[in-house]
Amino acid sequence: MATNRTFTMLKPDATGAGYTGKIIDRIIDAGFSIKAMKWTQLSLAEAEAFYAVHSERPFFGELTAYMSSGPIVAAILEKDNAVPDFRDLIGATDPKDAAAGTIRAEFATSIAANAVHGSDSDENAALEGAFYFSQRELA
Ligand code: 3AN
Repeated sequence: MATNRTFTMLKPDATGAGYTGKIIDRIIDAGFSIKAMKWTQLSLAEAEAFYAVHSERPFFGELTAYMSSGPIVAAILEKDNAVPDFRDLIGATDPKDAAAGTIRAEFATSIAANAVHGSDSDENAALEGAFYFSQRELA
């Protein structure tokens, strides 16, 4: 069952620009069902914990400051082949490289403010989902 789930965040650029509803529509239209969802904001310490895997990357400070700068929407999504299909739906990390029709091509403004996060593996989808949601919410 876990292999049919992925985790996403709509990032502060997307929530701030009023794209939340449009992006959720795109996700549902692509065949994903929402198993859990919340509107919340990360503290800097929470963003550093969530992105700990990137702590050695040169953009870590920029990334964590940005991700704690405004509201985000966290969600657990379900669909066959969820992780790769969602990565296809959102497009490349840098919106300049994102294919036409992808969420990042349409809504992202830069490599940092790239509208939406999608887990890169089943294992990370489970870990990232558990960061935001209780066992009861994940059931
Ligand atoms: P993805 O989210 O597409 O898997 P990763 O895992 O390479 O991309 O990067 C994690 C996040 O870090 C990205 N979503 C993006 O917001 C941010 N990021 C990646 N590269 C850069 C960069 N060069 N400058 C600023 N932020 C970056």
